[in-house]
Amino acid sequence: MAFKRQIDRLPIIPADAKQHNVTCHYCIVGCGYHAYTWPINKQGGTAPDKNVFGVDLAAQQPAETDAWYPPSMYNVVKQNGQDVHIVIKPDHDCVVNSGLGSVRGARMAEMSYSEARNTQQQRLTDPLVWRYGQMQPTSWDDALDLVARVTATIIKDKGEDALFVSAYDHGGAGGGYENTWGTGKLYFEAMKVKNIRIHNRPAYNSEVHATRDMGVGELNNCYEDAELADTIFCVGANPLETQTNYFLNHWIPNLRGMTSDKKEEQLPGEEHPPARIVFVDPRRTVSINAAEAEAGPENVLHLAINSGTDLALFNAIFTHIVEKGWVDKAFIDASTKGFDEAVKANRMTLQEASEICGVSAADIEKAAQWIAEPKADGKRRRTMLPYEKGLIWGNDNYRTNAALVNIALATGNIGRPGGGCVRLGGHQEGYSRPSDAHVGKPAAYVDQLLIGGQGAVHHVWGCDHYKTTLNAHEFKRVYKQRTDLVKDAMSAVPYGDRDAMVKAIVEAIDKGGLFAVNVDIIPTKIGQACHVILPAATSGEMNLTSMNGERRMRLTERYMDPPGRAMPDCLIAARLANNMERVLRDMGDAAYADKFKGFDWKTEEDAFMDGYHQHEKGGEYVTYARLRAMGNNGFQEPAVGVEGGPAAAGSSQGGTTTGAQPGMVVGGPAIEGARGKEPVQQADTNAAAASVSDAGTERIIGTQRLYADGKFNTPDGKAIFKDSVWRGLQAPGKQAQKDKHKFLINNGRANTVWQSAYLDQENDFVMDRWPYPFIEMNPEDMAEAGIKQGDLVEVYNDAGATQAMAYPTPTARRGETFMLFGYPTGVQGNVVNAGTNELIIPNYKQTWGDIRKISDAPRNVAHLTFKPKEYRSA
Ligand SMILES: Nc1nc2c(c(=O)[nH]1)N[C@H]1C(S)=C(S)[C@@H](COP(=O)(O)OP(=O)(O)OC[C@H]3O[C@@H](n4cnc5c(=O)[nH]c(N)nc54)[C@H](O)[C@@H]3O)O[C@H]1N2
Ligand SMILES: Nc1nc2c(c(=O)[nH]1)N[C@H]1C(S)=C(S)[C@@H](COP(=O)(O)OP(=O)(O)OC[C@H]3O[C@@H](n4cnc5c(=O)[nH]c(N)nc54)[C@H](O)[C@@H]3O)O[C@H]1N2
Ligand code: SF4
Ligand SMILES: [Mo]
Repeated sequence: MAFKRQIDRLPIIPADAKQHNVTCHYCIVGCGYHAYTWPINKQGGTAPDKNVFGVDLAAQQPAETDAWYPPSMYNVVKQNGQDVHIVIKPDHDCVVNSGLGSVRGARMAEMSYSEARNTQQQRLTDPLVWRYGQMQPTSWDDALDLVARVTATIIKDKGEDALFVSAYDHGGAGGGYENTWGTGKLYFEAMKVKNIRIHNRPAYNSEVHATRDMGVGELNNCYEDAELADTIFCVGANPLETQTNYFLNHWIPNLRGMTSDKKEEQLPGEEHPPARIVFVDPRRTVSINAAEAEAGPENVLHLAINSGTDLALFNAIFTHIVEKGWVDKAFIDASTKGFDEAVKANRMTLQEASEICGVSAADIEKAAQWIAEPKADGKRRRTMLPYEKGLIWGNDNYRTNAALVNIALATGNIGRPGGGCVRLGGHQEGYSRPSDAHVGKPAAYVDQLLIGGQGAVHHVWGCDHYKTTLNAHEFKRVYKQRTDLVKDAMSAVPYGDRDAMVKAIVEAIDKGGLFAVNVDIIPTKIGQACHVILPAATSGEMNLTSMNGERRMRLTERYMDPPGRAMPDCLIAARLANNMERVLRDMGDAAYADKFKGFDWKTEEDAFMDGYHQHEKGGEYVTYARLRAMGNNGFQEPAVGVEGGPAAAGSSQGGTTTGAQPGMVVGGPAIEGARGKEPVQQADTNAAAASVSDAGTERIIGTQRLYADGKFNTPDGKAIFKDSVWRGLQAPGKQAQKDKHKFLINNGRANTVWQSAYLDQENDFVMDRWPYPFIEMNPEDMAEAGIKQGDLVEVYNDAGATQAMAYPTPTARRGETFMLFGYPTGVQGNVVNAGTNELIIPNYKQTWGDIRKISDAPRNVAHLTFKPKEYRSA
C-alpha cells in the first residue's frame, strides 16, 4: 500500500540546524535520537560545509551511511510559535541503539502535531467541558475551577477515599520523573488517595512483588550483559517486536558470535562457546524465528509450554539443577538464605513438569543444561534470564516470578557480567513519588470498586481503560451508566451558574453517578464518558527525563511547542493543586487549603528539582544541565557522584542551581531511596557507564550493574529464596473458562503498533496494515469454522465479547490464538475476566473463548497481505 505522505523530496539538514537530545518516547529500550530543527525558509546544501553531516552529498553515499533520512523522520512543526523543519533521526553514537531506529521510533517526526502537514490533528489543543449536551472548548481557568470545586466538595463531604485516580507511573510519553512527581505530590502528599491504580493494572502495586521481596530489584543488569551471556533464557517475551533495538543491537550480535572479542577482553580465561537461547512461550514468535535464522536452530530451544504453566517448568529446572550440583554454592552460602527450604518445597521432577507443561522431559532437561551445566573448562555458564508480560500478566504472577529468580540465584547469575534476572520492560521508567505506604497491600481493586458503584470523582491521567483494562466489557457498561447520570444532571443546569452546576453534579453522584476528568493528549475512548478533558503536552513538547531497561537516564530536550494550550502533566497537576488550594480557602477551610501549597512550579524543571533531584537516590547529583551535557548516553541509575568539571553551566538553558559542587567526590553518600524504586546496597561503579558527550564537562557517575558485591536489598543484604509451589491456574474463573471454551485467546503486541494505538490510529502506515486487530489462528481451525483470511470474527465468553480480523498462522497450534491487545477497533480486554492474583495483578494472558464468523472481509481489508510473518535466513 502506498503511503499518503504527499512528499517527493526532502530538505537537506543545514550545518547550523539546532540539535536536541531525544530519547525515543515509546518503548523501554530508550533509543537515542537527535531532533534537528531549522527555519522553514532555509535548506542545507550538498557541500560538506552546508549540511549537518559534513559530507559531500553530491557523491554516492556508502550503504551504511548516517547521512540520510526517510520521510517518516521529517515534519514541519512549531517552535516558539514559528514553523520549523524537523528531522528526528537515530543517534549512531548512542550505546543503546548505535544508530538503529525501529518501525515505531523512526516515525516520531511524522507522529508529531503539525498544522502545516496535517499530522496528528487529533491532538487536544484546549480544555473541554461537558456543556449544552456535548464537549465544548473552554479556558484552563474555567475547566480547572470546575474540577477543583467538584473534587474539593467531594473530599470534604465524603473524604479522600471518594476520589479515585488512575495514573501512569512510567517514563517516556505519558510519564517521566517530572510528571509522576507532579501527580504523586498531588495525590500522595497534598492528599492521601488510597483508591488509585496504575495505567496498566487495576490497583496500585508492583508487577513484580516477588523479586522485590527476595531483595532483587528487577532491572539489575545492563544491556551489555546480553552480549556477554553464554545463554539467554527468555520467558514470556517477544523482544524482536517489543524491545526491538535491545534485541537487534545486543542479543543478535551475541547470537551471531560477533561479540567474542568483547567476551575475551572482559571475561578472559574462560571458554566462550557459541551463545544459546531458550524461549519460553506457548506461541512461536518472530523473535524465535529470528534467533534460529541468526544463531542456527541448534542453538535455539523453544519450550512451547501450555499457557500458564511456567511455574511448573521453573520448579523442575530448579530441582534438576540442584540435583546435578550445577549450583553456585559459594554464592548461595555468602549471599542468600532459604535455599534448602526452597529446594524442599518446590521439588518437581522433569516428568511431572512435562505432563503439566506439555513439553518433553528431554527438552526441559536440555533447558536446565543450557542454563547451568558447567562449560567444558569447568567454569559456570553465564546465563541471563529476562522476562516480560507472558510471565507478569501470566498465571500466578508472584510465585512464577519467584521461581524464576530462584533459578537465577541458585546459579549465581545476578550481579555478574553476562547474567541478570530482569524485566525486559514495557515503557521507560520514570517513577518518582512521595510514599505510597498508605495504599496498603493488597491494594484496592479500583476497577471492581468502580463497577460496584463506589467512588464519586475519577481523575484519569494518560491511560485508556476502555481499551486496556481487564473485564473491560463490564467496566465500560457500568462506567457509561454512572457518568451519563452526571452528564444528564449537568445538561439540566442553566448556563453560567457554577454553584448550581456543582450542586447538580453532587446530587447525581449521590444517586450513583461518577464525575470523570481525563488528562490526555488525544480524545480517548474513556474520554467519551468524561466531563472534563485536559490537554497534555508530551515528550519533545516539554523537557522530560526517564530511564530505560538498564537504568540509563537521559533528558529529552523540548524541541517543539505543544499543540494549542496543552501543558506538561506536571504543570497540570500543579495548576490543579493551586485551584484546590484557592477553592478550599473560599470554602473557609484554610487548614485543608494549606496542604496544597508547594506547587508554585513554573516549568517542568521546577518539578524535576522538587521531585527527583531532592528525593531520589543519587538525585542530588542530577540536574538538567548535567544531563544535557551527558547527551544520549546519560548515565545508569543510581548516580553515585560527579567527576570532572568545571561545571557545565554554559549548557544549562534552565539556569538551575545545583546542589552538587563541581568535582564532587566520586562515590559520595547516596540519599535515602524513594519509595517504589529499588534502593541499592552497593554499586558496581563503572566510570565507563557514565560516558561523556562534551569533553571537559562534568560527568555523572552511574552504576552499571546492581548487586555486583553480592549484597542484596534486604536488611541483612542476603537475597531470599522463596517457596513457589505449583497450584494450577490460580486466578478465579480461569480453569472454568478454559474447560468451557474452545480457544486460548492469548494476546499481546505487534511491532508496528504502539500500545493502544493512540497515535497510530491517525497514521496511514499503521492503519493500512491493521484496520482491525488481528487474531492469529491455525488455518485448520479457521477452515473448520468456515473462516477465511481477513474475515471479521467475534470472540466471546462469559466475561464479554469483542471483534477481530482472522490472520491465518500456520505456526499457531490448534485451539490457540493470539490477538492484538488494546486496539481501538476491537478490545481484547473485553473477554479477559476479572480474576487476579492475591495482590491484584491481572492475568490478561490466560483467557479462553469461542470464535464465530460475523462478516466477510470488509473493504478496508481487501489490500492486506496475509503472508506468514516469519522470515528465512539466506
Ligand atoms: N488484554 C491485555 N491488556 C493489557 C495488556 C495486555 O498484554 N493484554 N498489557 C497491559 C500493559 S503492559 C499496559 S502498559 C497497558 C497500557 O494501557 P494504557 O496505559 O491505558 O494505554 P496506552 O496506549 O499506553 O496509553 C494511554 C493513554 O496515554 C495517553 N498519553 C500519551 N502520552 C501522554 C502524555 O504525555 N500525557 C498524558 N496525559 N497522556 C498521554 C495516550 O493518548 C493514551 O490515550 O495495557 C495493559 N492491558
Ligand atoms: N511494538 C511494540 N512494542 C512494545 C509495546 C507495544 O505496544 N508495541 N508495548 C511496550 C509495553 S508497555 C510492554 S509491557 C512490553 C511487553 O512486551 P512483551 O511481554 O514482550 O509483549 P507481549 O506481546 O505482551 O507478550 C509477550 C509474549 O508472552 C507470551 N505468553 C502468553 N502467555 C504466556 C504464558 O503463559 N507463558 C509464557 N512464558 N509466555 C506467554 C505471548 O505469546 C507473547 O509472545 O512491550 C513494550 N514494547
Ligand atoms: S526500540 Fe523502542 S525505544 Fe528504540 S526506537 Fe523502537 S520504539 Fe523507540
Ligand atoms: Mo506495559
